[in-house]
Amino acid sequence: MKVSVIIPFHNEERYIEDCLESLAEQTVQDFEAIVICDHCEKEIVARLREKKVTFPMTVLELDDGEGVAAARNMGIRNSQGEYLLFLDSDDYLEVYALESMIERSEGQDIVYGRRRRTWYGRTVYYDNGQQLDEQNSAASDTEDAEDAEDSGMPEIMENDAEWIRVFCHMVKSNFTFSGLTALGILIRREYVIENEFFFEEDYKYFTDLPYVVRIMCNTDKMIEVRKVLYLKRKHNDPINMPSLSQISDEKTKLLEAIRAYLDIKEMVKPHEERAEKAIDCKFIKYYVRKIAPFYITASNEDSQEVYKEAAKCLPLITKGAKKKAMHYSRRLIRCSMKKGTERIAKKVRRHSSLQTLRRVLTSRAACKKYLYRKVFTKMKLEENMVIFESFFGRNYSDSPRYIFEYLNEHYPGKYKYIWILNKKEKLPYPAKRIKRFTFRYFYYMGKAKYFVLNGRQPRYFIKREGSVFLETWHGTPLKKLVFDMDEVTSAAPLYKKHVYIQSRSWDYLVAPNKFCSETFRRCFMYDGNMLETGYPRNDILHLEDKSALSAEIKGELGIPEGKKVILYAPTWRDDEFYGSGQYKFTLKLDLEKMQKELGDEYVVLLRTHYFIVDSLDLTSFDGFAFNASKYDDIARLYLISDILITDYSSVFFDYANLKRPMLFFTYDLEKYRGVLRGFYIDVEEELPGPMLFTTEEIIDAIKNLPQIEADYKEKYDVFYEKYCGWEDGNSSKKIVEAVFGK
Ligand code: C2G
Repeated sequence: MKVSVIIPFHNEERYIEDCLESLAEQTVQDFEAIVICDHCEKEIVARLREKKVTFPMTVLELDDGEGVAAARNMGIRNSQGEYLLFLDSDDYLEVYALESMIERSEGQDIVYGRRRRTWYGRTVYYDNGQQLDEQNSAASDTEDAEDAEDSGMPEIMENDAEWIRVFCHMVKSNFTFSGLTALGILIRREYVIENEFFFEEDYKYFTDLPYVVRIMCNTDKMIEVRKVLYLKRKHNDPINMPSLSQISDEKTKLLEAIRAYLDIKEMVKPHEERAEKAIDCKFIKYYVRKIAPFYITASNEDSQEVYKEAAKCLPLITKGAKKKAMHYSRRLIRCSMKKGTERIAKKVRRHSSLQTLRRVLTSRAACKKYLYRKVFTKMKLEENMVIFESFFGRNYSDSPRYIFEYLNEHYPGKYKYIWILNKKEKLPYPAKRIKRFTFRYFYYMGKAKYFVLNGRQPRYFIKREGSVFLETWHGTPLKKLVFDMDEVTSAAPLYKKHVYIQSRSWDYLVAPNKFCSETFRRCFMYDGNMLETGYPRNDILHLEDKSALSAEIKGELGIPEGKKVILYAPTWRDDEFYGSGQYKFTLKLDLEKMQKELGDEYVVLLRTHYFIVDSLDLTSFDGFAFNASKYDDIARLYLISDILITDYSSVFFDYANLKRPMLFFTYDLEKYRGVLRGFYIDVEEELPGPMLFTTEEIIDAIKNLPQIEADYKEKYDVFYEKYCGWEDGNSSKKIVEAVFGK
């Protein structure tokens, strides 16, 4: 047996799948896996034992102690392989990892492979995850990351001994002190056993640090494979499933880091001077970023405890490392060696204020946020001021629009209205129109009492006491949302945490139907007021007489009289983007064919999602295809449409209010459902219209509409009952009475 792969495991079944799969696909299969269950639930252990794998796998239960150190030690004791490799159950290997390391292992005690951090599981990682990681600047966490503070790292020469080269590379390339781990390194088992290299079990967070330094400093038989072999997965749900590094247990972490530093200083000292300097550089960075700032927020008792321990480290930092440190770091260390926690905290505070001041003076954006935080949110709350925003200021639309109109009609003169709107637009009632992120925007966001938004507020938003936040959201979701998502590819990797924090500010959340009410509670982890009222944006779909309004809208758009209207309103694709919030769209409908086959009877209204920046060129379809992408409110487009074509967009839940026919142009169904998102409903079962994959099928369906309507009648009724049952044209009224009526 060449390698024993040692995998500590603690209940996270979702992650271990990828880990084991990556082993099953190794190009060299001469290994055993030892999974050590660290106080797992019995059923989970049983499921793991029953799991069919193609390689030898032993599942053990940790019998002595707890935590990753104890689990790995148990793994070492039960291993058979010539080499050991530590793999965490939430991580995975490149398929050629073992082969690459084994190839170079002859005569070595240690073969060091590079690691890369990723936010994604294997499927997404190998699809577009690497690109997303780069976009999310996870790149700054990869092994090649470096920042200004690392400039003091010792130089490595090409003809240096391999061990010092590898050691310094390892220290330098890990962004944080805690990033120095024993993961993904092939270690000769006899070397470990003879020297009794076991993990120290009384460390909870930092056991890897002394371990990896110890094994590296006791041999010069070490070689590096200069490619990424190990994928370290960052957890996208720090609220429910934090990784060790995401747990906030600051004091313990700091004390452990200090202890680890004192331990490893002993190990590296008799070795190369440069190894010591490398460690010191990392520690300085850790001290400046983590330890000293702790004194600002911690209790006096905790500060003193950490201070006492940190004081043992500071005199040990080598002159060379200090000399190379940044100016502020040097001064902070000097101050810390002479002064107490209060003075250190003062210095950190002053430094941070200076940095803020610098930012405020050099960046308008920073200046506005500063004023918002320090001035506008401290002013008297404007009791009768209401702010509205729809789709991040892109248009005058959606539920905020209808709540605004209802308020104006029924409470004239009672409130002052502010509309966040990026385009110039004449509003039907008096309101101040302000652009997003201007000075005026921050001013009103700071002072207003009421907020009516259909999306998320900025992350720096401060919920003031006495203010009222009405979140309408913007659709019944088909695509999984927030805490129901496994992978987050369509937003920032920490989307779940961000939404969690943002939704704590919501006083009211609107649910258009029971399904949403239940889903929103779960997917936002929301336990505030749920307004089970239906959507204000759909009120106009329940007008008794729609003809006058329809004629007005058709007039606005220049739709020829006597033509029926097909509305095509697709959603956006997570993986087709130019940059953050800037999505591409490729029209897959063949308009030429449609015009030829349907042009006598129909016109087509194309409506792209608000994230799409590509604009459609419809010049050659004059009189047949109309671009309504910039039109404010899609509900008005529903009203004039005879047929809706959509895909995975929430628009169909709303359109169903009209009980008109719907077709689903789902040409990329498998990718969208399987890789990009994941759906809440069984589309094959529930959709109230056919899923179609080509323009020809769409044309056929439109020509045979009565048949399709008859075929889907039953499904449509069930669908209507489930998703539109609460909508009766009075949602705005019910919401206004609940929120403003008090
Ligand atoms: N929309 C639109 N035009 C489109 C697509 C959508 O005007 N071509 C509007 C509709 O009001 C729709 C809303 O944007 O209900 C949300 O669009 P989705 O396609 O469902 O996508 P997304 O913005 O990701 O929202 O709970 C809803 C989910 O959050 C999905």
